[in-house]
Amino acid sequence: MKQLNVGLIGGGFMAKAHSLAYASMPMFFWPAPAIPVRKAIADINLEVATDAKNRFGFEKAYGDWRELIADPEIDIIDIVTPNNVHAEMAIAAAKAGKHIICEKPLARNAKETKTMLDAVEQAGVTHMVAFNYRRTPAVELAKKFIQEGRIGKILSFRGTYLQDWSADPNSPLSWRFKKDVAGSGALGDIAAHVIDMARYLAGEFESVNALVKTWIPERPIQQGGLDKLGTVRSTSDAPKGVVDVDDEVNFLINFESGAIGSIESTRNAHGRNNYITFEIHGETGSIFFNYERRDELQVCFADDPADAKGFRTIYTGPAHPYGESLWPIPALGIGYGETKIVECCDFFKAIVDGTPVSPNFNDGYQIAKICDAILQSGETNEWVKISSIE
Ligand code: NAI
Ligand code: SOE
Repeated sequence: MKQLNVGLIGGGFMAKAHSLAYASMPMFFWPAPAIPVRKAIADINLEVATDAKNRFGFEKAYGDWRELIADPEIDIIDIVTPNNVHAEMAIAAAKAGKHIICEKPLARNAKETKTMLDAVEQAGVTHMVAFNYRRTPAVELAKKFIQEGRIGKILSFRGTYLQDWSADPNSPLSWRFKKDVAGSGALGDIAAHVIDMARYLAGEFESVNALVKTWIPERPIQQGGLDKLGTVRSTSDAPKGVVDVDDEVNFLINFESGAIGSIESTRNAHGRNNYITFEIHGETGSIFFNYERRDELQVCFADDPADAKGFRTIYTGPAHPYGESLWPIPALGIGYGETKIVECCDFFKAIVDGTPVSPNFNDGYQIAKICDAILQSGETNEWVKISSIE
């Protein structure tokens, strides 16, 4: 069976998630499109790279990502570093003829993201952006129902992505709160996932009108390079630095289809952990999804008998998208890991078949334009057309 050698850049949270997917993808999807070989891992900190090599099962470790890209054994570059270095790495990888999967957001703004799109298109390599939540089977089932016309023409999309790991002002100033590294705050970090789902399920955005707030303007400076996502708190007398990104974004959407929508997102919502939801109303039915109950999809169809009408819960399993390859009984439990395994399989399939995969760098660019439009609208208090963003 064909093998593809993976070179992973970054040794933190996402290194774990992606390595797990490379190790287990063929156990779920068999025959696998190709076997992932965890060939080499790089981190700016060689100690982190070496530790990650041993922990995540790679053969080699590099302290400089350029050496990893120059390694002739590597077929695929997987970028799981903070956002400010994605572009430089992806462009170098494309020039070296490597296939690329890059974490979201692709880069810090639309202009920077476009340079990545141009590079992969010019090189003719396979490219994917890691918006993995749309690969939850229940989300794919929602897509199937929409494509089959089960809820008719979509009228509205209401989405949320709420977390609370940064609600404490003593949660440290990691790279996720710095514009020069992250590009934006809750917007690019988490709202972008729901924007991806909204485009996937309800279509292209025409314009947005946004409220953008920074609630906690300074935070204690973080020790060490890894973002511990609020699990390590500082004391209130620790030296502080400025937060120059958004803490919360709420925005209205006009879709190109004429549908309307709204999305709310913050990492400061006490009591909400990974609260990714959407409710879609169509002319002949409604669909509701909540990632915190990700085995479930709630649906209501207009032609349900009047005495039984209301939302009902479908538990995803073998009858549903990806179901035959995952677990044999509905509700055994889909986890975050499974979304990454499915993502990995679809990426490998695209490389082997030479076909495009979605979401790719063009999707990443469209989402970056939407994010830029949201920030612009937050400043001007006006509707901003996505087509006005370069
Ligand atoms: P992290 O802070 O846990 O790890 C980042 C790693 O990158 C660190 O080990 C750091 O030393 C390394 N690094 C930084 N600059 C580097 C450079 N120039 N060269 C090589 N290594 C470098 O970050 P995390 O949470 O893993 O996030 C990485 C990316 O993944 C981000 O773009 C983030 O938005 C995305 N992400 C996506 C998730 C998803 O659900 N799809 C979940 C979490 C993160
Ligand atoms: C932190 O908000 C974070 O790790 C995001 O960066 C991811 O994209 C999200 O899926 C989980 O939370």
